[in-house]
Amino acid sequence: MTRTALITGITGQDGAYLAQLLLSKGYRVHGLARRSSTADVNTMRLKWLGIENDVRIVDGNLTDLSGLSRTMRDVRPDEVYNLAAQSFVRSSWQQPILTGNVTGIGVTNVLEALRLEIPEARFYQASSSEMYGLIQEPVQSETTPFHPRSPYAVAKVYGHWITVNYRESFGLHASSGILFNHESPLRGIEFVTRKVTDAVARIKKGLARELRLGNIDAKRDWGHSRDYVRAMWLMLQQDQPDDYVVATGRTTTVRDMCRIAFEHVGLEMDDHLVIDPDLFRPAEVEILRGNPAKAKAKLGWEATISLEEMIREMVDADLARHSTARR
Ligand code: NAP
Ligand code: F7E
Repeated sequence: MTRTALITGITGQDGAYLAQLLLSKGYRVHGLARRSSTADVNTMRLKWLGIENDVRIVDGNLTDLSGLSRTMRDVRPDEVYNLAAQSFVRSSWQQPILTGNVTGIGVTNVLEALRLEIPEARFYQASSSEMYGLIQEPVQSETTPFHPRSPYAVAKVYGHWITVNYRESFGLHASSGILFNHESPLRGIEFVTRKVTDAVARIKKGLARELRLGNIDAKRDWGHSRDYVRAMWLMLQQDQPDDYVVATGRTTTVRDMCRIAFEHVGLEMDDHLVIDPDLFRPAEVEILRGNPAKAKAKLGWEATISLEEMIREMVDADLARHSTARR
């Protein structure tokens, strides 16, 4: 029997890769997207993957419970993946209330719509390693306490616990993936990996001279979105819902990630990198490193793409973009 999935945030990085994965498994895929005056730009990632005509887009917003309920009733998905969020940490200090409403309360809206309309459906919540913030253990697992460091991370902690609460209160098949940073050529340009690979490509093409960054001593556990959406799907195939850390187990500084990108095109990082104090955050997450042992043991999941392979793929994609872009 053909299964049906609903993905909120289908126009984002993970939404696009997850839609591609589910289509390859024979799912009927519906995606919730915010109405926009630039609908063509909105589906850019789905177009990049060549799947824009294979998914059905439904207008909707995480802040609109009545619309979400109607969507659940109309689509009747077997699986709901809640990926929509105001996901940029830095913006969350600029828009803390919007971030709380979408990234936090928005999760309750989706859970309520699901509980009232299709309580038998399975639910995935996109939790985040940002919840660990000021880390309480050197390697973070499912049992490590949270200490969020931004309005975004605070909202994600709420979303995480309301998911656990709906599982415990109503018996929903609701799982939460605590995903560490994951990137790809489809990553938004405001995030540090893509900012770096885009700048390296422009510098290589003679379109720019410098790259301005903030705290390059910050360390992250970076994986590839293509690998990480597979973990989301695996969580919803388990008999029992649960929470899982999804990570590589390796941590790298922004500085070293950046060096990988410059070296790939034969440029010296120090000739182009400028530190800009305006890009430092009010409160920083200095270091993250995840322990994916539970995901490996229970889901049979492992990261397959290294940081080096991923950064090279991203630089190559940005070089190609700048070769075809109008100057
Ligand atoms: P992303 O590229 O920023 O995508 C976010 C998606 O949410 C976009 O489709 C966006 O739509 C949508 N959205 C934003 N506000 C909305 C609203 N009010 N109503 C409906 N849709 C809304 O994020 P991502 O990297 O794919 O991440 C997917 C999810 O995983 C997010 O929840 C993120 O917080 C979480 N996460 C990400 C990472 C990571 O490293 N990537 C790690 C842990 C957790 P528009 O296209 O219209 O903006
Ligand atoms: O920053 C430092 C910055 O914005 C990474 C989101 O997907 O992953 C992401 O959140 C690090 C930080 O990602 C610049 O200070 C230095 O320490 O790429 P980022 P993030 O904040 O870790 C988590 C898991 C999520 O859940 C989020 O949704 O890089 N950094 N200089 C910089 N960061 C940016 N963006 N720009 C800079 O110029």
